[in-house]
Amino acid sequence: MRKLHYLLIALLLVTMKSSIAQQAPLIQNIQARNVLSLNGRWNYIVDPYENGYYDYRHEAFDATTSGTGGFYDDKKPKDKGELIEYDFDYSPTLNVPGDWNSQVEKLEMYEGTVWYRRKFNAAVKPGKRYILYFAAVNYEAHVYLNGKKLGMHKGGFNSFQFEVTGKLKAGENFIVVKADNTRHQDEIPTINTDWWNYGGITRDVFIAEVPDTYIADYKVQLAKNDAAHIEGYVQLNGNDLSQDVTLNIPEAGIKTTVKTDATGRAVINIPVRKISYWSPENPKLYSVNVAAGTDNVSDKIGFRTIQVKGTDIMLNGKSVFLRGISIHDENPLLKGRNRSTGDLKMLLTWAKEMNCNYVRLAHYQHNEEMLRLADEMGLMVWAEVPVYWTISWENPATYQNAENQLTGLITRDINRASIIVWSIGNETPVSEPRLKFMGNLASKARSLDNTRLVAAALEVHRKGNEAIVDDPLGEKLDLVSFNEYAGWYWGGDPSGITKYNFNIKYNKPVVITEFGGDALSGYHADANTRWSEEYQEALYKNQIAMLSKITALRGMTPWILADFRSPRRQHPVYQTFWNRKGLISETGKKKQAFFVLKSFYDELEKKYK
Ligand code: GCB
Repeated sequence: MRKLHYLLIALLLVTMKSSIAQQAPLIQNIQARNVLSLNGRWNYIVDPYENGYYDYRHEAFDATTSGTGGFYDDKKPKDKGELIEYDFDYSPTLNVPGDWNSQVEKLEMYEGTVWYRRKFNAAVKPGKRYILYFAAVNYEAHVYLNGKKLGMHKGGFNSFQFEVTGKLKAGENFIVVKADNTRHQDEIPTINTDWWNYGGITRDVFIAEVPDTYIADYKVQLAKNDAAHIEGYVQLNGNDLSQDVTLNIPEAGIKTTVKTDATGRAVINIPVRKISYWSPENPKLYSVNVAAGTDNVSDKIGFRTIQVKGTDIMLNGKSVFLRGISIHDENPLLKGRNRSTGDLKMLLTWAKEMNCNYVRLAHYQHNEEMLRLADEMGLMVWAEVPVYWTISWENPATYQNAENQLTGLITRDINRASIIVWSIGNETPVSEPRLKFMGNLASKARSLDNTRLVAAALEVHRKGNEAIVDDPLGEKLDLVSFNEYAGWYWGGDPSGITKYNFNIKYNKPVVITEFGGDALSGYHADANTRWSEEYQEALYKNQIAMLSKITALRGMTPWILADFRSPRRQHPVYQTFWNRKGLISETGKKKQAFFVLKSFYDELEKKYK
C-alpha cells in the first residue's frame, strides 16, 4: 500500500515536471531574437467531427499509450494497401497569419476544428535553445512537433510558446496544430459576443533561438508617479542564473550594471537626469539594450508617467483629455482579422485623421505590433481582456483562465509607453460573484503592474431622465468608465437625448468607453431615420452636448472606428452581418459623424494645450 503511495507521488512529480517543461514562460520582446518565421501557406483539413483527434469510441488518440493515430502523425501509406483517410500534402492551404473565415468562402461561418500542417527546415546549433512561438490561435490549440504533442493552449488572443530544444531536428520537421474555435459558456470570452468568432492561426508563428541562459523578461519603465526614476527588473532563465546584467540607454546617458540573484532576477532602480518624456505630441522612444553575460536584447521604449488626481488624468504631470475611439482587431476591407503591419497602420492612421490621441483596443488583446505602432505614432491605449458580458462567475477554472489572459496581456506589453489603462472587462452584469471575480482581477492587474490605471467598461441604469452609474465595482477602479447608448438602444431618437443627466457616484475621471449608433454608409435620410448617416451624425452631436455636461469628463472612445462583422447583426438591408456603428464604412469611406467627432476633438485639443 505504502509502496503504491510513493509510486503515485513519484508519478505525479514526473508528470508535473514534464508539463512545466512544456510551458516555457513567455519571453519578453521575443520577435527581436533570432527567429525562423513559420508564416506562409499551411496545409489544412476541416474536421467538424474531430475525426483526426478521437477514434470511433471517442477516445482521444493522443491520450493512448502510443499517442499515435491522429492527424498529427501526418502519415503516408507505406504501401498501396494501407488505409489512411487523410493527406495533408493534397489538402488546400491557408495563409498564416490569418483567420480561415475570410480566406475560404465555405468557412465563413465555420466553428469547430481545423488542422494545420507546416513542413520546414531547421538548423539546430549546439548550446542553443529553441522556442516555438504562436502570437495567437483562436481558441483552443493543440500543438504537435514531428508527431509528438507539445501541449495545449486556450485563449484566442494571447501568445503562447513551447520549448522545443532537443525536439527540433536539424533538417526537415513538421508542425501540426489543431485549432478549435467552438464557443463554450465557461470560456473567456463566453458563447455570446458581438463580434465574429474568427478561427485559426490568426497571428505570427516562429521559432526563436536563444542561448542556454537567456533574458526571459524585463521591465524598464518610469517608477509609479515618479518621473525621476526608471524602475523595473530583469529575469534570466537557464542554468547560469547569477550574472552581471547591463542596462544601456545611450541617448539618455544611462549605463548601469546589476547582478542577478540565485533565481536569475535583478531589480533596477536608476535615477534619470534629463529625459524627453513620451506623449502623443512627442512620441519619443529610446533605444534600450539589456545585456547579460550570455544574452542581449534591444528594444525601443518610451518613458512617461500616468496618474489620476481627483477628476483629472495626468500624463507626465499635466492634465489630458483622452480623445479616443474604440477599435476591433479587424480590417473591414479584408472582412477578417488584421494580418499585416499595413492593416494595423491603416486603422491607427484613421484614428489620427480624426485627431485622436487615444484608442481603446477592444475587447481582447490585440497584436503586439499594434502596441509598438501606438508607441511610435503617439496614441495612448486602453488594453482589455475578453471578460465580456455574462461569463461563468462562479467557476474557478473560468476565473483562472481570465487571470491567465490578463497576465499574458500585461506581461507581453509591460514596456509599451502607449498603454495607460489595463481594462479587466466589458459590460459585466452586477452581482456578488461577479464583484468578487472582477475585484480579484483588478488586484491581479495592480500586482503585476502598479504604474498604470486599472479600469473596466461598466453600464448605466436609468430613472426618469437620470442615467445612474453606481456599480460597486467602481470602488476598485481608477476611472469611471461606462458604455451608454442614448439615442440608439434607449432614450428615443437623437433629438431628445440632451435632456438626460448623469448621476455618477464616484469622484474620479470619467472616460466614456462607448456610445454610438448604426449608419449604412451612403444611405441618406432625415435625422430621425434609423440607419441613415444623418441619424448617426445627429446622435454624435447630441451625445457630445449631453456628455459635455459631465464636469469630470476626461475622455471617450465612441463605438467604433470602422464597421465590423458580427453574426448578431442580421438586418437584411442595413446590416447583413455588419455592425454599422463604424465612423468609417467597410469600404474605408468616412461617414458624416466622423467629421462631427473630429471637430469636437479639434476644439478639445486647443482647450487642453
Ligand atoms: C456594446 C458592446 C460592444 C457592441 C456594442 C453594440 O455595448 O460593448 O461590443 O458591439 O455595444 O454595437 O451594441
